[in-house]
Amino acid sequence: MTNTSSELRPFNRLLLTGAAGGLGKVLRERLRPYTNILRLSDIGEMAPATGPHEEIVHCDLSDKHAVHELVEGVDAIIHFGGVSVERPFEEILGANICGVFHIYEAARRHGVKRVVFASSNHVIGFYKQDERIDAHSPRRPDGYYGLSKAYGEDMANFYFDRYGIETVSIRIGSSFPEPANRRMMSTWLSYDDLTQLIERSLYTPSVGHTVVYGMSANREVWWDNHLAAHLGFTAKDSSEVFRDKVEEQPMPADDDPARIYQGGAFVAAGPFGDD
Ligand code: NAI
Ligand code: 15L
Repeated sequence: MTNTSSELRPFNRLLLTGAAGGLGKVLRERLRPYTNILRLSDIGEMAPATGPHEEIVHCDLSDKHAVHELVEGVDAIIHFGGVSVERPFEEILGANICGVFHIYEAARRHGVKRVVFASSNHVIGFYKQDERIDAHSPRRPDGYYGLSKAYGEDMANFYFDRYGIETVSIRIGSSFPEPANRRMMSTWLSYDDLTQLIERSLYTPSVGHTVVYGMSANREVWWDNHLAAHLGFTAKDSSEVFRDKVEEQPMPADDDPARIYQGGAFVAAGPFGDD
């Protein structure tokens, strides 16, 4: 049995990076029960603080000094900031690769002991949709973006082994209001289930570095979460309620990556920089 949010003792101050993004805006409201003060950060525009329970800090994750200041005084970090789609390597380098290093190094220096890292299904995107994998399956990143998330997971491993900083890396499938296509019938993660996953990631006592696939209780899934059972995450939603609507869309061709690979169209992005 897991506790309900009303029974959990709030943190004093949580940091959410990526607060101006799609998920950041959703989590701004949903993280409220878990913290007295929510520090919200992004490089982009954020709505002003709505009261003393919010702090707004503009910060570029590629700036080591700025991230160091950002992390001071927080009890745990929910790291959702960064480039969130496939892009040229040079764009991903600062935000995702340097960024995740800066977050962990600042956590070490400020004594922060827990990170929730928004990893992605694109660390395993080159598996085919008829393969079934778990958190120990070798990674098969489907691009520079997926590689940056794989690097983030390795960074989490290292900072646990070396410094005891614990992380839950959530390999998020597709977290949107509803699944946008047939592939997302398998990868969809509802906002309620994402919130529950973050709650479990913050409050489960010993997580070391745990990798969990972020998906709802969808009918046909590719990922097995038995290695993250200690989190006590039980998805409540399912993409099934959207099936009729999604299946009105034409079936992709047999050779369309969206139909073959777990990472869908990401596997075919690029190459970049052939100019
Ligand atoms: P998003 O692109 O809407 O939000 C990402 C935020 O990071 C943006 O507000 C952006 O301004 C900020 N950011 C980018 N570069 C930055 C930098 N150098 N410094 C500071 N902030 C920077 O993405 P979304 O959908 O909200 O995703 C949030 C996180 O979850 C991302 O890390 C993404 O990779 C991950 N994720 C999301 C999935 C989804 O289905 N929404 C699936 C898998 C992973
Ligand atoms: C991701 O990692 C992206 O951040 C998100 O925008 C979606 O594309 C998602 O994966 C997906 O695979 O559907």
